[in-house]
Amino acid sequence: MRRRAALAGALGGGAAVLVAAAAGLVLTHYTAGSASAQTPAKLSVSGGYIPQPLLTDLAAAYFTVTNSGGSAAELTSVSTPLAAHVTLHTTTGTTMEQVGALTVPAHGRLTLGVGGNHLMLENLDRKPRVGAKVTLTLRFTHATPATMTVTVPVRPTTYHPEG
Ligand SMILES: [Cu+2]
Repeated sequence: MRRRAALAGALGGGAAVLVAAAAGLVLTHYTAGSASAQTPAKLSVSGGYIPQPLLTDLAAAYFTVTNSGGSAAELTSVSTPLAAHVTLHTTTGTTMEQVGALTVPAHGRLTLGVGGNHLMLENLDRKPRVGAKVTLTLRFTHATPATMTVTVPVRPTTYHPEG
């Protein structure tokens, strides 16, 4: 009995040293990373759709990216089997402009919608019908995961989401 207690004590002492060493490592790591103490971007995509294109080779795509994390992320590119070429656009008044990235603010959202930010899908390989599903692969910087794949429906050309 006494022998076992002594052994346990010896092991316990060893474990305490290990814990202290580990705590030192954690502390060092924390200090090194404390310059950017915000939580990373955490993204989800909702409400996506593509209005049925009236032109054969051009379509828009809309969705909302919500960021529940404490760091901003950037949507930098999108690809889809539907179109050979996808670009990011902003709209100011009646003028749209291609941009290299769209920001998803920390604890905020990036909204793509009619009359505002949108994706432009060019050189469609087919004319999608209402009810068809289209896969979009979104690539982000400063986000984990950096790539998200969503499937969005094709809606009637005049469709407007509620809210
Ligand atoms: Cu556009």
